[in-house]
Amino acid sequence: MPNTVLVTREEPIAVVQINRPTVRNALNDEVMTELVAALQRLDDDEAIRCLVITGDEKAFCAGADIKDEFVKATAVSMLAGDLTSKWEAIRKIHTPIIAAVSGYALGGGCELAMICDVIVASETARFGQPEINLGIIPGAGGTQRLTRVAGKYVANEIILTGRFVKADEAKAIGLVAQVYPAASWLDDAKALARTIAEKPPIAARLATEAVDIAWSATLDAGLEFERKAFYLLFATEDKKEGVDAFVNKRKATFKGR
Ligand code: DAK
Repeated sequence: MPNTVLVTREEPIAVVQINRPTVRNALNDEVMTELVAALQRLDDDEAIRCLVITGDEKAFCAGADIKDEFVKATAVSMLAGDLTSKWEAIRKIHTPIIAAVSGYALGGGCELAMICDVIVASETARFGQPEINLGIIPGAGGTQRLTRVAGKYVANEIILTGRFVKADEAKAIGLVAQVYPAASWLDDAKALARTIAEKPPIAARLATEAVDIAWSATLDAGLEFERKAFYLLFATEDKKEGVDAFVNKRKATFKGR
């Protein structure tokens, strides 16, 4: 494998780093293949309870590789290539994923961040959907997810101008949960991951699934899912542990059972 994705295990968390710094971590087929393989491996690993996807200081990811892939791509080759299956595979990861963004998160990079469960950013972060400058539009969910986050009028302005959104504005529009200092952004993101990793994994999984359903279903369907998931959690050992720890004034230890 070409090592375009690096994995660092720091149990109970793991950091998955896109590693093509010379092209601002642009996505090509190798990156997507390695990214999906790494995430699926970690998702199957009970010792890992929260994942961090990141790039480097300059770029989280500058989107699809324009020079490698877009120059030769045709409508027919892309249709036949089934590009979306790898993106769908990332969407199906159960372990909570934090996107830790420093520098550019553009095009498919911004879309990759938006597939994650939480986005946090260094104050240096710049988000954008600049596809319009290439004569195309976002193709991995940008028009849909950014609109659900920011609303029609803000999403259109960002997508039609292709401008870069700074970290503070990204926080103001609800794209980013926390903005961290440039000196500590990755450590801060990992600390958040460790906090999430201490929580009961089955509850965490069902919480993120329920939140995702709020994007795609009616309120009634979402409430129905939430209610059933809530009842299901009463069958877990972790619910007994959490309630017992509260009653006995001690710290809970969750096992994912
Ligand atoms: N692809 C290829 N190379 C890239 C790149 C990219 N996206 N971004 C940067 N690079 C390369 C540059 O060409 C340059 O290479 P050399 O000249 O050194 O050989 C090197 O990285 C450093 O870039 P710069 O010299 O430009 O560095 P700066 O720091 O000045 O600027 C920048 C960084 C990220 C602002 C700038 O490079 C830039 O604007 N890059 C393009 C960003 C962009 O337009 N992204 C959107 C691409 S379209 C889908 C899945 C995915 C997608 C669509 C559909 N399906 C599942 C259907 C995604 C589409 C996209 O992302």
